[in-house]
Amino acid sequence: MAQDMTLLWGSGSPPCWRVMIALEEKDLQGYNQKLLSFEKNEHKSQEVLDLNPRGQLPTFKHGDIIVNESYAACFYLESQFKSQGNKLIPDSQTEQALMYQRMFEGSTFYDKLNTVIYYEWYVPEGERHDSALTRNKEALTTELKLWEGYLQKLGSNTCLAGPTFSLADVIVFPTVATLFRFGMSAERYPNLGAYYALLKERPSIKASWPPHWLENPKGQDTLKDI
Ligand SMILES: N[C@@H](CCC(=O)N[C@@H](CS)C(=O)NCC(=O)O)C(=O)O
Repeated sequence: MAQDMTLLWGSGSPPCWRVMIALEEKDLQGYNQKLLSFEKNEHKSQEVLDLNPRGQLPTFKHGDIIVNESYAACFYLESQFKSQGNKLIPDSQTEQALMYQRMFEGSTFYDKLNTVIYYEWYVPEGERHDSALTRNKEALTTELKLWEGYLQKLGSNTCLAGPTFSLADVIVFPTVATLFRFGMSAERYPNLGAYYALLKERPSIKASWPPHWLENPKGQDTLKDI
């Protein structure tokens, strides 16, 4: 089944990782895949642009159907392979509502992270200001406190929408893993630390772990003081 699927992806990209986790969870191993390099600008290659005019990764194709946005691809996979692999949308009304809520808050969370760790990538040299980066860091800290509180409220050993792994985790876990990769302290954020420790051992997540993180397990310390 998965042989008619193709994923063009980049290592360490949270949106790409989301789709890879969803594919694993739905037992869709064996899809065609191509690891592209952002450094070499391969996400702007004709091969990508033909499928994704934004020139972004992930770029995902199933048969003749193209679904590039990571949220869309995750919803699509869950909907098309509902009874295959793990169910990613809980039936419980409360958990389902929380899953949707956290998934979409996950987009804000990811954006706030990017404004700090990729500040220099996004902002041209002449337009950078220490005060702007400080403000971005403060916004990220405020955001982190929210997620600490969400997890604290759910209790220990929990996923983001309750006891079962759901699309909320598929979407948000790669952001959390990136925070730790960039040096965030698990002592300062113990609930996020426990969540990370719990899910990093999950088979779908281990199987899709960014290869360059495996090659070089030591990350950066950009977020050590956050
Ligand atoms: N909204 C898209 C975002 C995809 C995205 O921003 N991908 C990044 C890599 S993490 C990318 O390709 N950036 C290159 C660019 O935008 O030119 C999704 O969720 O799939």
